Amino acid sequence: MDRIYVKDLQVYGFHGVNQQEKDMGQRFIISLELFLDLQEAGETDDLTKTVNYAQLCFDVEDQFKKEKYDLIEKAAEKLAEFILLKYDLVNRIKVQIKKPWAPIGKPVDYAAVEIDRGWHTAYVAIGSNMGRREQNLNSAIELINESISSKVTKVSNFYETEPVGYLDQDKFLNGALEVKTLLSPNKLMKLLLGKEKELKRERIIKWGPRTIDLDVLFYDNLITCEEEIILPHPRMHEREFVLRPLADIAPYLIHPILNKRVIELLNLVSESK
Ligand code: PH2
Ligand code: MG
Ligand code: MG
Repeated sequence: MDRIYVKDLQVYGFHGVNQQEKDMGQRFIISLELFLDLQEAGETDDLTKTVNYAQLCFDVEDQFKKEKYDLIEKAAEKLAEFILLKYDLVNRIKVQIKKPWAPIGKPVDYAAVEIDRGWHTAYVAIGSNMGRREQNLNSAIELINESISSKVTKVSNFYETEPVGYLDQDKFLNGALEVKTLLSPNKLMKLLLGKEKELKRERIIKWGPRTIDLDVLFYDNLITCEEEIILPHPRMHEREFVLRPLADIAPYLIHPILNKRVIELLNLVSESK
């Protein structure tokens, strides 16, 4: 991916654990690496097709001086988020913050942090079989969109499905979402669990009735085996109620372990019935 660099922008700021740092301030040196497609700007010579790095430097200085954080980690996190939210063309950013005057009491050149953040694409299965099912699904979408760091970018059709697993319950309404997010997989999971709670989900019977269920199916091409979040979702390829809506919004997406497209997985489960 193409990049824009801003190297060693000097900003006087007030971040630091010591009160004196917050009162007196000090010099910070900020470097940015923006990942975005520069080809169109290169072809058209049009500033609106890229990021104006002059504007960026003013914005960054403004943002950096607005608050007083203890940590440069926090200042870097806030800058990365600010740039990713304000500049639509930027997919990913590295932010480095150096503190050449850090009150260390030892002769160092500087102390610094560097972080790497960006937009990720997740696919989420949604289901409900209690109360007003369609309204529950739509409320879940609205709640996700209320968070700044995650936006629903595609919504499948909703399908009425027979319960699978625990059979003595009402029919489900199932769908799938594409979500663009700045969150890590774990943070995204936590966000979705929080939204389930807001929609009065109670966990009583495993695979039992629920007002809302939100499951992360894919997160980029990531494969994980952590207990809190297994990716891709370990049972998604067996479930028609997941694959059919997912095939509406991402038929050609490739399952990174099975190496098959969503549409092929759907054909396999519907044939084997
Ligand atoms: N979810 C389950 C178990 N069984 N069956 C259908 N039809 N739809 C679901 O969303 C569903 C299910 C566990 O999450
Ligand atoms: Mg589920
Ligand atoms: Mg679940």
